[in-house]
Amino acid sequence: MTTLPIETGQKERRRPPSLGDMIVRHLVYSVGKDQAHAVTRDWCVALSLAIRDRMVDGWMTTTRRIYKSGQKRVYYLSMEFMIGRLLEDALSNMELTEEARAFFDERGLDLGEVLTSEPDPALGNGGLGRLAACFMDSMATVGVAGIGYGIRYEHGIFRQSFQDGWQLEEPEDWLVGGNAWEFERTEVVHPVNFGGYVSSDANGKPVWNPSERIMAAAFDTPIAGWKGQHVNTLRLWSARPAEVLNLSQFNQGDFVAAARQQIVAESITKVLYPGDHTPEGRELRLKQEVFFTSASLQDIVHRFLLNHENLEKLGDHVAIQLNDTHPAIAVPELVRLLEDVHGMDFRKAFDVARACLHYTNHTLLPEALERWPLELFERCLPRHMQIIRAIDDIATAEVLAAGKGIDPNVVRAIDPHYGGFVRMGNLAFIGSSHVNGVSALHTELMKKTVFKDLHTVYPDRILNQTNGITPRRWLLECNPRLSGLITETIGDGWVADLEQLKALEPYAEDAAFRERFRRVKADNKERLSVYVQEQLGVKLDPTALFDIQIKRIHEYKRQLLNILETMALYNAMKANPNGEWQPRVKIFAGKAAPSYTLAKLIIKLINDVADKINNDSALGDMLKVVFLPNYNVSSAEIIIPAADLSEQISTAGFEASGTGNMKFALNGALTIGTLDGANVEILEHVGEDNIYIFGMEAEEVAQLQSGGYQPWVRVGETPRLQDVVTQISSGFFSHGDTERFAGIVDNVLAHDYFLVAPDFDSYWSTQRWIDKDFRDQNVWQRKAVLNTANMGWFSADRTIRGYAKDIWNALP
Ligand code: 26Q
Repeated sequence: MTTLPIETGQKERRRPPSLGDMIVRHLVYSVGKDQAHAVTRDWCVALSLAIRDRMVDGWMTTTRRIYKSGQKRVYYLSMEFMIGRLLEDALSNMELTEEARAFFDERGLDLGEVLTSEPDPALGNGGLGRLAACFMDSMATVGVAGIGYGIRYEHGIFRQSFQDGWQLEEPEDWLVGGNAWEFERTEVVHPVNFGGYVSSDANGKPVWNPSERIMAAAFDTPIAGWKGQHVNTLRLWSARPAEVLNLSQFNQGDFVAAARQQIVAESITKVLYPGDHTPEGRELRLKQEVFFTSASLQDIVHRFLLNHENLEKLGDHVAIQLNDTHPAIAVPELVRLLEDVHGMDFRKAFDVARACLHYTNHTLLPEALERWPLELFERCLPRHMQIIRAIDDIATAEVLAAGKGIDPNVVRAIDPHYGGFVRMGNLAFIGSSHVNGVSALHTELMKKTVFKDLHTVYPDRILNQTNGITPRRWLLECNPRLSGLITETIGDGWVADLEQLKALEPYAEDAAFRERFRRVKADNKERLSVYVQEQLGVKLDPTALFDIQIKRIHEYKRQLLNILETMALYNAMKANPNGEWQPRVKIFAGKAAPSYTLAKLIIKLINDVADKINNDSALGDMLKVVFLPNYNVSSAEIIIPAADLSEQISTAGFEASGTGNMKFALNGALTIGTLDGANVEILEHVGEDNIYIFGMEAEEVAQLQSGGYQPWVRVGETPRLQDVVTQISSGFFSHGDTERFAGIVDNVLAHDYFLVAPDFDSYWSTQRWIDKDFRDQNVWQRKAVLNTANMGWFSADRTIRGYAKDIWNALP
């Protein structure tokens, strides 16, 4: 932790130092550089430390206020926090941006460069992790007493690059060079145990004798809300060995054995698991889940006991939100802490745990629902296994008491089939007082599909909380031009009350305003074009329609549909070079899980198609395709403000919500999308004239997927698609290599589980309709303004108030 050098003069001590003074002092005394020798990154660290100092006062007052008022505490447990760079966010929320800019201007330095020299902590895979980060910002803004708990991964998600168009994964190193934001809490350390066996004491009470112990060490990052009034904490756990060094082994010369413990322990928080659909490295992943969940629960219980006699009323004062099933071990672990450590009887312990816990589901994909083999669970967590069995007995009794004719075996957490599994979704559901989906459609589908039986038994448990995004990062900071125009037009109240954007609606009819709105977009497209040129050496025409799909690469998200349509468009342009084509730039970005072969092949296909099209000089600037490497929060902040068109084209019923869709529409992009996830609600808010909806609906999808669909027949009936598939097979996009994309061709013709072929024609014609609308910028900008004006409801502040009211009972 950093302290400022103490000034001796009395006067000096009373006057609070200016931000500039604080930056310079940190540069000298914390970074150890003088101004003449400081490099950009040194300035970044000095500025971060100065801002962090400013946050600390608010942090302590917030903590004292919450402590005094007894305000209900909310704990958000998440395996992922995709926080992105923190400095710009902190400056902006603390309203210190202009002061910092002036300081650097005076020295001939550029604040923007200082900000981008901060590494981007990418401690997540995608939407779920970014949602957790948006929630941290909104909890602090709304005034919820929230603590985020997660893992301080040494390496976040891999850095993506391309080699000959193929994805390469390299380790990412965000902690090299230190992390200016965090405070290591050396006094906060909790043991987490694994393995061993369970015996019983003299009274017949179970006693767990674990065989392995790993320590969880706390690192705190302050999170200031808008205007810095309320400052919450993100506490991330780092693994440490229980014994620092085996000195006797070391002294006997066995250095490797002596260090072994440390390596094994630290491996727990080494890397984020990049797979967001395939289960890999199973045992380590399970241990990560247990590690951070147990440490967080011990911390919560410890804090509660600082000012309560016992734990009986825990549920009145504490709400714990489980971000998907990754922390679902919280159910038996909290019961274990209450029963084994704090002497509560089992039934009471379960009731107290259930009163505290709430579970958010983020996926209906069967392969993404966590299931752990009983053998593994039993070996790592023998005591938890006993508790889960006892919880299952409660569930069985409740199923029977409900009298709805449901078989208890489909509800219980333990699935005895195929050698036995623990179904984490069932466990989380049984052990929670609320279970929520993340969009209206997703929540309805939860009730009808994965949780149908549980919903029948517990009909009041499932509720919806449609996702949202923080307008601070996703409009105010990433799009200064647009936020400037908005503030000039309607004032700055929208930053903390996004529904005020509605006041922009009349301006959609104002030609002068539309022109200013268009110029903002044009400037942002210039900025993105510069970035693309730097990254890929491809020159873009900023007046072309920027059509953007950025998200994890997954079959259900259908990047394949997009690139197949791009190829068909290319063919059509080639066939009619003098046609009145709307120039387009197709922009892709996103990472594929390293073990997801087909997703990686789709990346290669997009890169090969880009190569072919971008080098076809006959086409000029009519069509360009780019795949930007290493998509992350920082690149999203450049890409999203520059979009004309946002691609949200998942197979209906598969995208739980989406949040990228909200970021684009808020920044004035129009959406081409299916009736999936939150697209449905975006349609309701922006109106059907201002969004391009195409394709099958979730019910039709389910019906087609349930049998009888013959993709090869469908492709044959879709000539543009048939041509493209034939071209791919013939090596047209792969320098004559007819084998390279066989996996994709086979997928489209023989399987097509995500129904690219049936949606192709409707996607194509919607795109042509978009071409036409874009040509009339009066029409287009009107729709664009109406998107921004009507997206206020999608603020994460609204979402957080919803959770606080309906789930946590913690409205500030
Ligand atoms: C599970 C087991 C083993 C290894 C990895 C995982 C794993 C990791 C990450 C499973 C799922 C995830 C991430 C899921 C995710 O990001 N879901 C997205 O959540 C968003 C926020 O609610 C939604 O908007 C998206 O629709 C949803 O796909």
